[in-house]
Amino acid sequence: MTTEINLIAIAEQFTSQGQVTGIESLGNGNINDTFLVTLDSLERKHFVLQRINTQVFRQPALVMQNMRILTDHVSADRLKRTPANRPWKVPRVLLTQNHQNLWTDQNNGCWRAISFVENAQSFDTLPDNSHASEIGYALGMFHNLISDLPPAKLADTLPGFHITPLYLQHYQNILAKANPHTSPEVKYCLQFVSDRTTFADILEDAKATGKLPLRLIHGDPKINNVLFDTTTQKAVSVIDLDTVKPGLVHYDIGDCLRSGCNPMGEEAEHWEKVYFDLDLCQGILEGYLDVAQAFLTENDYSYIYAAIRLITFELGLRFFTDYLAGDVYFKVKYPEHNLARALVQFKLTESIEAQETKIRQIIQDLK
Ligand code: GN1
Ligand code: MG
Repeated sequence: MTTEINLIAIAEQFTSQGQVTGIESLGNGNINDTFLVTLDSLERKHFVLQRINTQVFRQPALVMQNMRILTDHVSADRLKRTPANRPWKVPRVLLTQNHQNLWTDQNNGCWRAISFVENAQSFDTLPDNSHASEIGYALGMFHNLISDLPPAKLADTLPGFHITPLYLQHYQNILAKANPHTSPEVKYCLQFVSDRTTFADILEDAKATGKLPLRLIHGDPKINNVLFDTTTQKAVSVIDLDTVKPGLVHYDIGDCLRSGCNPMGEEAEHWEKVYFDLDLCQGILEGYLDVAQAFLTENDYSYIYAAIRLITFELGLRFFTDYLAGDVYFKVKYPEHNLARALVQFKLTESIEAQETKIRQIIQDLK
């Protein structure tokens, strides 16, 4: 664990004016370590300091390069052209005193700093339907802002990310070596995955056969990556730009809905009670399609249901695999944490499957 003293010294690498007056943990990301730094400067009161998990992001320089290309593309000038009542913020990369976008500590920890959006908050579960449509609006706005940046300009910082058949293959490899304690929960997960193996290819097949085009995507638009203005409660920013890369917008739509329509949250204590909420689904899709209708094709619509189901299943599979592998990818707070997370996503998948007709109807009616 990094000591407070170290953190201050690290934060100071990124400060050109002002003294660091405080550092606290920020958010509950599963991969990187994130801190909020407070300064005594009038110009910049806070910034976000992050240690990049280089076990996951093997080429952090590429992650930073992507972030720079993306945020330069969405210039301040362009943001001024968004409607006056709809301000939009883009987190910016802050440089070290030596003008670098990364700083490596003596333990090889890889650090970066990002501007902090003031007067904003995020939610782990959605308080109501108006927030749901704002989440959808935010994802649509994000897709719109990057839609004229050619996908090939950004590097693939995480090969295999959201390629479900590869996660399945990895699961099978891990399972062949693992000797899991076969509790009823583990048995449920094993059966759950084995019943859905043929479904894993659906989006990759659509991509390979040209039914769905490669576009730039966020990669991780779970709802707590959307910031709301604390006063207006309107969405003002989408953060966490590590996984922006070429992909299918369906990964994003699926991820946004799986996280937004789960009122019990990803870390729900009672996984048996987890369900997919149709009103929130309607709200998010309304908000999204309001903005995205302009660039979606008939084929895009026809894969939305499959995407919601697949990305939820995929995250469950990723958590379960990590549980079997001994927690090597996601940070855990207790030994069965990844198993508990997997159960939540599988239960949510079940609820999505049980409501397929209704979900398809919502999509159809919004077209
Ligand atoms: C991870 O670290 P965080 O919380 O931003 C993961 C996402 C998952 C998410 C589930 C690079 O994101 O894919 O959907 O956990 N990010 C990576 O909470 O694997
Ligand atoms: Mg993330």
